[in-house]
Amino acid sequence: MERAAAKPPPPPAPPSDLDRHCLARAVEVGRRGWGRVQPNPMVGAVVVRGGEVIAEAHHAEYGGDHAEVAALASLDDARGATLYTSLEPCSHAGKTPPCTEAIRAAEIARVVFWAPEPGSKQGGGGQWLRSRGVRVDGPFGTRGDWVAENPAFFLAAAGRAPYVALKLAVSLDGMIAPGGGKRAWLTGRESREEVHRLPAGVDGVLVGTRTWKADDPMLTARGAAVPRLPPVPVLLDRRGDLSAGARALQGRSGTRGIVATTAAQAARLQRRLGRSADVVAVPEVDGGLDLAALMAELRGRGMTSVLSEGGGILAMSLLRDDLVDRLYLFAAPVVVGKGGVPAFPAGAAPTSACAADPGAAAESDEAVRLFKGWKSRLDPVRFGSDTLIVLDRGD
Ligand code: AOF
Ligand code: ZN
Repeated sequence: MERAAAKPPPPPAPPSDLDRHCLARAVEVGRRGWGRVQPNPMVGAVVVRGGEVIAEAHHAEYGGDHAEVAALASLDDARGATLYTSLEPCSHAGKTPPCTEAIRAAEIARVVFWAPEPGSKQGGGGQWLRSRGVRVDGPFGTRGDWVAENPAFFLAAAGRAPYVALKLAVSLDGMIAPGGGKRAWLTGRESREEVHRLPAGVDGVLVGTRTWKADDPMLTARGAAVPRLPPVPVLLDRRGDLSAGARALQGRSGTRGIVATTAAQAARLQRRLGRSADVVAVPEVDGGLDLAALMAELRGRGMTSVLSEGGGILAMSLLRDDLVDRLYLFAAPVVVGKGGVPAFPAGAAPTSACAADPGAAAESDEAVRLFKGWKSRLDPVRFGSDTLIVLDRGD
């Protein structure tokens, strides 16, 4: 006799309009944690009763209250309410007690979450709550969108640290600078503020040789976001030319810069830089430093996110080595014209993207291949007359 097949569980109900709205709000509130919570994710929580928002909170500080606990703490009575959170509530006692227990103690009737918790220790909170009679719905959304919201966190959980972001400012004709070695800001004041805010949310800021030689940048996060830990400056210096007087290596308490050079230069350079930086030796490939090896070194130092601040040659090398996960592209309404320095010169396609058809790609094909499959998952943002487009690598 045939046995009746076990009935599959009913598919989860799709989110209602209110659910979508409140989850989007939780994500937005979570972003207030920029610069203060990494390597933890940015997380927001919204508590709703009778269609009204009665509390909102975010994970505000690494080691501090998680978003759900902070939201519940602001309420005298949350019984019967729905809690929306951008990350599945954790079930672990870490630096703070588990969110799941706070949710249960508050007698929340329903939890709706956006992204699943990837950690094996922290995960399973949804199931834990379900088995105790709380209605739990989620994860809603797609993996690509969760990763785009907290790329360093989700990629590290998948064993892919550090996550690498590349920042470029381009003209409408795709140039990063006028020709002839001239330097010019293409973007306006509002974009510049955002550019100064970005480093607050990453562990390290990377620059190539030409950039530190030409600009002597400070590589600090300035402006609206004050980072919990200043990002570590990471400078490429294949020839070993840096001096301890470089501004990026000055006046740092707690963090030391990292300078990447060849094995032949390392000892001499470390002596010159003294305590102002850690010199790391990286193999050479094609007349440059092996950037994948540098990333492995940074991973070994616990770094989960790196922002490349410039310049064009480094950007091209990172792209060619297929190391970039995100592109922050500031587009300015100016045309540089003849002689400009193109952001994406022909031949810059990542090697892996070309591997299927080696050598066969015409230049025009390469231009199409670069960033193929990448998506603009975060909404473009206007800064003055400029537009910031964020592109994320597909999985
Ligand atoms: C949540 N809500 O707001 C956050 C969560 O170091 P701890 O003890 O604070 O735990 C950090 C881990 O907890 C972090 O790696 C991630 O897995 C989760 N973050 N979970 O329920 C939050 N920030
Ligand atoms: Zn938690």
